[in-house]
Amino acid sequence: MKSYDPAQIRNVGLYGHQGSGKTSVGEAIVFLGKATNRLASVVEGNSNFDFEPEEVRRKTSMSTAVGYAEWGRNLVNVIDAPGDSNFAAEAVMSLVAADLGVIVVSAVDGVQVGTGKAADMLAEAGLPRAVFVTKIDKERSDFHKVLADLQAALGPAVVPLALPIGAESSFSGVVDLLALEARTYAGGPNGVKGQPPADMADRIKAAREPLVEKLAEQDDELMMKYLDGGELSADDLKVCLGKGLKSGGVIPVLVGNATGGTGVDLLLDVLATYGPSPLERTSFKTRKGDVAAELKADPSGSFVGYVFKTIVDLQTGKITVFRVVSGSVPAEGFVNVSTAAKERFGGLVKLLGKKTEAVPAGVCGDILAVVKLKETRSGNTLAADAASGELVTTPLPAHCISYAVKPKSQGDEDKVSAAVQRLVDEDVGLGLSRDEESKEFLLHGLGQSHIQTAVDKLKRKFGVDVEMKLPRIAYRETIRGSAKMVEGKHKKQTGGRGQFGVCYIDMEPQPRGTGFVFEDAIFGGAIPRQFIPAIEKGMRDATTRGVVAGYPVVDLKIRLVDGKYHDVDSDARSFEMAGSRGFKAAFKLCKPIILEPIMNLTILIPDESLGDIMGDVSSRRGRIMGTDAAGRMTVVKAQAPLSEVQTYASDLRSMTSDRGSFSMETSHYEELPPQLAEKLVSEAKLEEEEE
Ligand SMILES: Nc1nc2c(ncn2[C@@H]2O[C@H](COP(=O)(O)OP(=O)(O)O)[C@@H](O)[C@H]2O)c(=O)[nH]1
Ligand SMILES: [Mg+2]
Repeated sequence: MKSYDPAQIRNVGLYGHQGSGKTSVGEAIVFLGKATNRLASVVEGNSNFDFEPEEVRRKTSMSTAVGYAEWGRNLVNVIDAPGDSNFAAEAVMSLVAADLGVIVVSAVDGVQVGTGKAADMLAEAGLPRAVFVTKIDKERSDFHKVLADLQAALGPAVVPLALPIGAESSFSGVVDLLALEARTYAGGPNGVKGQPPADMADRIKAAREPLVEKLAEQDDELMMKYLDGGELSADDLKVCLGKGLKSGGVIPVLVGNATGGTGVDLLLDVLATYGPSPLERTSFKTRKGDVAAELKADPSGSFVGYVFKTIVDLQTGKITVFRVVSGSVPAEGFVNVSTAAKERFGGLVKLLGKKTEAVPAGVCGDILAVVKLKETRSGNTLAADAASGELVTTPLPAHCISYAVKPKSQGDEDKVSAAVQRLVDEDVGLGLSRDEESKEFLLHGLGQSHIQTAVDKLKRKFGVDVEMKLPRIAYRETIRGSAKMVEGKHKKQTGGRGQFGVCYIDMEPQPRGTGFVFEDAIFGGAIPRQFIPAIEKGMRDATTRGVVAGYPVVDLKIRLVDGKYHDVDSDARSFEMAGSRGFKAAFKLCKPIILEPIMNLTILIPDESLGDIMGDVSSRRGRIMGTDAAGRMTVVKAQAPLSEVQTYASDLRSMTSDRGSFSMETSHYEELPPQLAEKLVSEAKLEEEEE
């Protein structure tokens, strides 16, 4: 591969709704750029970008993949981000790598949820946007309707730069509205230039006028010339398109058949000619401790790189994919400023999916990879200078679902945590924690299929077979009634020295959140002072594994009021036992109940879903605390028991056709309704019998 100047590089991300054709557009780009010798296909399972077996099987992207095309004088790096919101963290991570986002929209399905999400995400990241309309060759494709919907959804910056020639099965090419030139595709993705069809003259005129006006708006001087009735030259229009694309004033729309690879050559021409180079990217933000700074892409500056992707490949090993943010990659290695590890590497490579090709140098702005780094994961900043700050990037979406993962064979616990950690290195949208109370490993993610895919990968990549189940809920036990003078007695007389201790206690409920209160109210030496801590210890130990269903006991008060002892046989151990027995006996007398965790939910939904969501929340034993308008969306604040919302991430997605999102946190504990409590108690009894 020849070497490129940073100004010739174009970093292009593909974003949009799942199934719109992003990966197919990516395949067409790398085929046109001769990085591959055949046009690969998602459906046939030979896609360069969807290379993970889980992706091949389900025929959809689940992680970000990169490729490249050499196009004329330019090197176009392609970043194919997954559209499925389960894998949204991957798309967010890729925003540092891309200098422009192509929003891919199907001409059959039109503007979808993922279209709007992609457009918003790119706008928030401040990246220029273009649109590529796919599937124009399919039945019921409608370019003009898609265009109108795009204008309604993304605003007046949307203008067509191309028109399709023919439609559905008769689609044969595109008209470049700027050059007023047709490209027809007889047998492959390389268009043959020619005159636009004569019968399209009116349509071309009708589309070109608003385009020229939109372009003129991008430059004050040219706008004056245009308003004064002057003709804008081809060069004038080019200047305007470059300016408008980079400023966001123009969102050009192109069209084609992605799987046939047609129309994509014009997209590449537009990106190469008008798209931003890495040097034009407005500065990156960095942070070191409390000190924030700005970093400009500077080819002769000190090297800084950002790892936006890690692939664990069984043959190659760990592949670290990064963008050269500034400077060029030092051959002698770099420091990972996020982990403070010095990293050396064998050689720099360009990646096409998981295929590597060695390159001699890593220039500013390029997207490259190295293999077998030791202490580097996605999200890390690499630098020549250990004192460099870390890159500040778009925050990842918050985890909204958790599953407990348990090895299928016992004794594999250590293997599980090590393997899951490697998986989290690969996909930073996942999280791992351990629940100290239940001793479960919890895998956190963005949806059920996110976690399911992680579990599949654990087995395939690391040979760790786990089962996933909903995490054990941290119920609590407490009391509603009170009792007085309950006896706790421990007495044993089997030869030699005996054991003896008796305590009398009162028990009463306490307000939520109090925990366990112990009061020593013994007067006059009914029990020698030195044994009182042992009684308290016996009781505290008893609270950790509750009396009715095995959950920790909270929110009650014990008063130690009386006791008996024996000069010879009494010892600390005997009083510990007596304390524990007294506690359990009293607890049973005090109308025990089970408490369940109640969550605060913040749910963001489209207005029209409000009725459904409110009904659904109450069917989950929840209550609405309030609603707020947020643009075209509504924020619903609600409370609901954790046991009813453990899979809410997936449920909300299907109730709102993927438009809703939510976050939750624990609020407080409330009494579990009696019939549910009974069920828990009998489950606990069964478990105990099994043990
Ligand atoms: N006929 C036709 N099919 C397409 C086109 N683009 C994508 N597809 C099909 O649409 C499906 C989804 O495509 P894919 O590239 O995986 O979409 P992604 O999820 O956005 O990456 C696949 O079955 C593709 O073969 C197109 O322009 N024309
Ligand atoms: Mg895809």
